[in-house]
This record gives sequence, structure tokens and C-alpha cells, in this order.
Amino acid sequence: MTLLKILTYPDPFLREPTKPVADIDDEIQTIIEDMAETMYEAPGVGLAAIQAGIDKSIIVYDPDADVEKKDFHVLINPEIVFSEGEMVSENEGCLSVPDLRADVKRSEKVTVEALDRNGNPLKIEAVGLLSVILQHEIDHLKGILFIDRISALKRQLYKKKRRKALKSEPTV
Ligand code: GNR
Ligand code: NI
Repeated sequence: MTLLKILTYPDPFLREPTKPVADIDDEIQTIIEDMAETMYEAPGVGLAAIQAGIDKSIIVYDPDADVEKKDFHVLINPEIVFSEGEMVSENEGCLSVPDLRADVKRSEKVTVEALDRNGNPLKIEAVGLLSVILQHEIDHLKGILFIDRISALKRQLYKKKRRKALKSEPTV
């Protein structure tokens, strides 16, 4: 198992659209295991492959984020096929957007279709935290970050803060 490096804003790779997985082969299984390990280590409740520099349509998530159980879920080629309602996800954060928590307007309920890691089709109807995680991760697969969904003013302030932080970061 390998820990993957999580890319952070403004890495342009985070804006790349991802490619659907055609064959769920051993290489994909290895990527899934490495993504899960990376998510627990971070720690986070979800991770999209693009955050680890892999432009494939794969997400892993675990709303409990319980590193003891490591009972994670895998979605391959996920799509939101239905959504309804509106909610505000309070204090949303992203491993690829360091040092920012913000309220984000999301759909209240989503229906997601995907393949599991064995290639079997599945359908999830989600509300609450799971609905937010799925919307957040599926956004990543389209090159969308949660800062794209906050007010322009907050986004500008974050960009400025991030530029400053990166400038003063010591070079290794
Ligand atoms: O760990 C994470 N926490 C979180 C909290 C609220 C809404 C979404 C998330 S996802 C995030 C991990 C991450 O960046 N996944 O892409
Ligand atoms: Ni994220």
C-alpha cells in the first residue's frame, strides 16, 4: 500500500476532467486501496482520484472515517441521475483546499448511479452528510472545487490568502 500525495489548490490538475474507467483491473484495485489508505491518513471522509493526481472517475468515501474499521465505499464512474431540494452544508472543507471552511449551497437529496469495485451497478439515494460528500466528490471528477460554489468575495479572499501562504512557504 502506498500513500498518495494530495494535490492542493491552485494545482491545475485539479481542474482536469476525469476519464471513465473501462476495465476494473488489478491496476484499478491498487489505486482504490491506495486512495482509501490516503483518505484515512489525511484524514478525510472522501477522496476523488484526481486529488491524488489520477485522472480517472473513481471516488472512495467513509462518512464514519473510522480508521479502525476501514469500512469504505467505492464508486466508479458515478453520476448524479436525480437531485432535489436545497440545503446548506455547514463548514464544508476539502483536503485539496487547505485552511478553508465554508458554507456551501447543495442539493438536499441526490440519487447516484455508479459501479462498485467489482463492476456491479449500484444506486444510492442520499440525504444529509452522505448527500454532501457525494456531491463534493462528484464535483471533483468534473474539475469543480467547493470554492467555486461560495461567494465571489470569499473566493477572492481565499485566493489571496493562499497565494500569500505559498509565497512564504519554505522551499524544501
Ligand atoms: O474530509 C472531508 N470533509 C468534508 C466535510 C464536509 C463536506 C465535504 C467533505 S469532503 C472532505 C474530503 C475531500 O476533500 N474530499 O474530496
Ligand atoms: Ni475535496
